[in-house]
Amino acid sequence: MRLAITVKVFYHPDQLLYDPKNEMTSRGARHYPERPERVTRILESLKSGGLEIEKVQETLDSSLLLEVHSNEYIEFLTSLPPVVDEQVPSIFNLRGKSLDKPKLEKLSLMAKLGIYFFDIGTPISPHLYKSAVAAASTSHRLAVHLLENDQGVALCRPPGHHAMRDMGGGYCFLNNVAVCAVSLLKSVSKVAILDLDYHHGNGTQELFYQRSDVYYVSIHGDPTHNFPYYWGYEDEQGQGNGLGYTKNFPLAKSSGEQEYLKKLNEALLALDSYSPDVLLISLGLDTLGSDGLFGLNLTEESFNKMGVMIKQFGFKKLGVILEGGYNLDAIGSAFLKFIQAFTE
Ligand code: Q9C
Ligand code: ZN
Repeated sequence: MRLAITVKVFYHPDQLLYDPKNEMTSRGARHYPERPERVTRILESLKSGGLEIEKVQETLDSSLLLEVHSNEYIEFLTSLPPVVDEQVPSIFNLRGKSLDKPKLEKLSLMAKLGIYFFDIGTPISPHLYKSAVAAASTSHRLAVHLLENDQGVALCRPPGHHAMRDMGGGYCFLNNVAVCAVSLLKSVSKVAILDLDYHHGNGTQELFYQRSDVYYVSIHGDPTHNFPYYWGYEDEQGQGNGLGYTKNFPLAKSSGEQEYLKKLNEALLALDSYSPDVLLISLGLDTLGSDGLFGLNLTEESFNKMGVMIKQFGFKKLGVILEGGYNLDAIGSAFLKFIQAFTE
């Protein structure tokens, strides 16, 4: 008899507390799409697929957050009152970070928002920090799990791949996949990150841009016409010790499954020759044609094909971390189909 290969799924209940009403866009406000239901819908689907779910109890050590983010950014997030009016910046600090500490400390909340965010689409709102830390704790829990197990899933939300060392943006505050990688690197020597969200993970790229112990590879909508616009081009390949350890595959918006799988195969060949101890996948479901907000022409079935292709490469260990994906009626099924490729 063949034993079923199971995949454990982690999430922290506090991730559901942050629940802003509006996203400010260039054309005005709309309903905030990065909803708590994203996690509950995927959970229901994975549960119905027979996967084992574990509620994360513990909170990660703040020292781990400080390996990923700057002191002053974490201090800013910690200083937010748990219940605060929902708001976004109206001006950005293009003067640079040259304000001295006494001036910085006296700044109003509005002024600080323009220092610690790079877009107007990522609101502060009640329980933001609690939820962001819960998501980072889920991702850290996955790292601990992967030391003893071959595969696992962290259903993190708010997402993380746009979060930079000292700025939030793109619905992200703390970089969950980076927390997982940094935590793993205390025990292993090479981690690779494959970012499959519709958007380029500018935060993750920045955090590891000068390092060779984390190989960052991303397939995403061409930044010429897509958020985050200023990052994600093919000529971004790392710097210093990290030169050659960042690889970007921008795709035209009209791309469908065939183009996508072709790039995925190229990406996997590159990752395979790096031979990582662990492969982490930043999985966004916003490449679905049905996403509603973003999307390439991928179907829920495409996610199974992606999973099968990844599995065939036989990486030693695999962790999957949730990033974007906004169609509540499609993300559960697409996520499950992806994971089923690893359980069959
Ligand atoms: N009018 C993730 O999927 N806003 N973030 C775009 C377009 C930012 C998406 C506004 C989209 C960020 C994790
Ligand atoms: Zn995205």
